[in-house]
Amino acid sequence: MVDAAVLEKLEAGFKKIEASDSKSLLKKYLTKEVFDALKTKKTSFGSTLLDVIQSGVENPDSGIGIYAPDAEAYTVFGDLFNPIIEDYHKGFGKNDKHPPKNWGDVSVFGNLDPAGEYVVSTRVRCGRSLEGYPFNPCLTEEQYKEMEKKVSSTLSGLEGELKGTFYPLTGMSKEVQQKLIDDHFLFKEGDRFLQAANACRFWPSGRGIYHNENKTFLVWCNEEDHLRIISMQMGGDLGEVYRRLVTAVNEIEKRVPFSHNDRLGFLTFCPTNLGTTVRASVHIKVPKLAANKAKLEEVASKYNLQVRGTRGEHTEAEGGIYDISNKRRMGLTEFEAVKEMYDGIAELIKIEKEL
Ligand code: ADP
Ligand code: CIR
Repeated sequence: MVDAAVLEKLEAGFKKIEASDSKSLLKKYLTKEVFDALKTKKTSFGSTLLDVIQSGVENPDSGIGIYAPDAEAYTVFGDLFNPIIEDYHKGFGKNDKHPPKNWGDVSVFGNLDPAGEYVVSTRVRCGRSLEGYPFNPCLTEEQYKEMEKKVSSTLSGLEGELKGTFYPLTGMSKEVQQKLIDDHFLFKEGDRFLQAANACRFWPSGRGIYHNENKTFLVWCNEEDHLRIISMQMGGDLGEVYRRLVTAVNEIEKRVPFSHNDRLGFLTFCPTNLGTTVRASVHIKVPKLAANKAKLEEVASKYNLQVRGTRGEHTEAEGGIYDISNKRRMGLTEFEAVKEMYDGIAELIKIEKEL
């Protein structure tokens, strides 16, 4: 049974959302009917609807507003997750099944901007959750430390271009940390959306970053997801970035088992990342198109692309540089998710040239 204090917070949270002018998918889909059907439910980890919605309740400017405290939450609170998943991933219905993993022909992608006029840098990342562990809000400090050990010892076996070093956040100087953040290599600290979701407990315990010497291959440990596997470099050579990521993920998957669900694909903390978990992005300058931000958003959305600021989600563009990536990650293969970005960015560059 959900205890009285939680129920009280839930009722207050629901009233707050109802009264707000939030544009979040949480507000759109948490109807009174759905709220009443879910407010007394619990997963076997003891997670409640409050754990799911509290980030969106505290942050009315959320785009989405919900997280899954544990894998079971996706089914127990399916009446809320399913319509939000369908909306975000453009039509992945509650009876749809995510396709099996398929990285496709890795030789297909080339350089999006060989002359180097528009694309500043290219990055492809995916998320993974270690099998046998719940997500952030349910982890103990011991588990965080145990996972960090597992991740760093697994990665220490990588060779060639992927060979690198694991740097725990614990003990890292503020200067080094800030430089890594400013250079777009490391996750930021104090994300209010994650904090309100109870995802930052025991920080910086168990958090860290692995990277190779030239920082083209990186792995984040225990930020939003257990693992974020990242390939990035300056310029527009998506082919090279993609091939490096695919090699790395295949190598890591040989060594550790990850949480996967038949219907939802790879499991992540945020429903926007389910399925392939792939976000392929460019940092791009398209000054003519971006002269009208609404127009840029409109064109991007036509190609299923999402526009973010220079320092990532919930930030502004600096120096005219936008982060543009595939929006959908579910209901299509890894290859198709990246192709959506590749084709869309090629179109955007074409439009910019014609303006
Ligand atoms: P994610 O969802 O991939 O974790 P965020 O939006 O939080 O992303 O961004 C994480 C970091 O990655 C930020 O510092 C962001 O600027 C950086 N980043 C994203 N795409 C690129 C890119 N194409 N080139 C350089 N840095 C990038
Ligand atoms: C929001 O709703 O705006 C935040 N909770 C972030 C949602 C998607 N972003 C993400 O990092 N997965």
